[in-house]
Amino acid sequence: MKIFYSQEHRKRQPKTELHGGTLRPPFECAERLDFILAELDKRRFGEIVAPGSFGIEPVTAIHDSGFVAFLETAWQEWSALGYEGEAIPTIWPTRTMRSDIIPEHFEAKLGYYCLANETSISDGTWEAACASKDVALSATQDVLGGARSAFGLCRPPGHHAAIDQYGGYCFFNNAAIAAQHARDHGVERAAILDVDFHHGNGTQNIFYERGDVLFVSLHGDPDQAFPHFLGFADECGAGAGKGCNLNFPMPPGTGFDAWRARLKSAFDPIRRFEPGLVIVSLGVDTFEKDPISFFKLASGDFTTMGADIASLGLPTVFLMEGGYAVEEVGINTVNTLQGFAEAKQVPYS
Ligand code: OKP
Ligand code: ZN
Repeated sequence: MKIFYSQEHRKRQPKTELHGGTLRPPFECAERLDFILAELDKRRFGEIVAPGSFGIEPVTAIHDSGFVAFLETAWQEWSALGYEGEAIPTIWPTRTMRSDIIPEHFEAKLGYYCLANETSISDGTWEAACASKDVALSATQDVLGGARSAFGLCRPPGHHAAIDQYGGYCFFNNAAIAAQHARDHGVERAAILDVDFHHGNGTQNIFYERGDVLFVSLHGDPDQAFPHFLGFADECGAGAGKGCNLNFPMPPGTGFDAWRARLKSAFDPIRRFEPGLVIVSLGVDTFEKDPISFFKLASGDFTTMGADIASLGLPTVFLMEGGYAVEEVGINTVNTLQGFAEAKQVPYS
């Protein structure tokens, strides 16, 4: 399996995450990828490949162009304001205000284009986000070219990024950009299976009214977990997308047996959709020791998960999302990939 990876992610080194009322070093840090690379190397698993350059068009095919332009210059515009810290919004167009005016003032723009403010914008964020989508697109291209599977080692992650909003450590929605790329290159229907602990609100937002991309997400009940305001079981898609959005929220303490039962129950709908490929939003924050999540998967369970995903018998693009127990992020991620790679290949029927 090819592992697509770019050093460019290191350009995003934010110093701050707003957490529990204080600014702390972000959970989503560059070291996460060091542990994944070290584990791949230790097991001699996969072949590391640099991504190609796909330009900005695949991004604007998914995201609002005003949002993309905002992100491109956000750090410079924030720097010009002369503050000491990183860019964090303090005001939003919430329920009691107007959201139909795109503001001129940069601090208002920050709130307009942001959905959660734990995520600081720092120098190099744009460059890292651009490299991350190129990693996702390269992995997708590899599978479109006939590979059974590929892994895009994306950082920053993507699944919280909505059409015109960043947040939850995400800027560009890598999985959505990848799915659209597949659609534009001969794949009639694509499925996105989101196994990150958190609901992929951005991916859901992007495809909610589309019938050509199935979105399936297993996640912590939004009643109890970030992103809190989306990801409930009754969100099934709308218009042409009716029936093409499946949410499986689960309560605190959920272990692998219960989690796996929900995963398997999603396989029939995925098969019936007859996708040309499946994109897995691979977060390993379902791990029992994850510092910000509440599921109880053990490291060995990720191997089983990979094998289960292989049983779908579909061309598969894995894209990195979350996972914050840094010491074990490598083991859990590579367990999933290896579980997939070593599973008996079952022909699609
Ligand atoms: C990104 B991904 C707790 C707030 C939660 C945001 C979590 C973003 C997760 N103080 N912080 O889905 O792994
Ligand atoms: Zn997550």
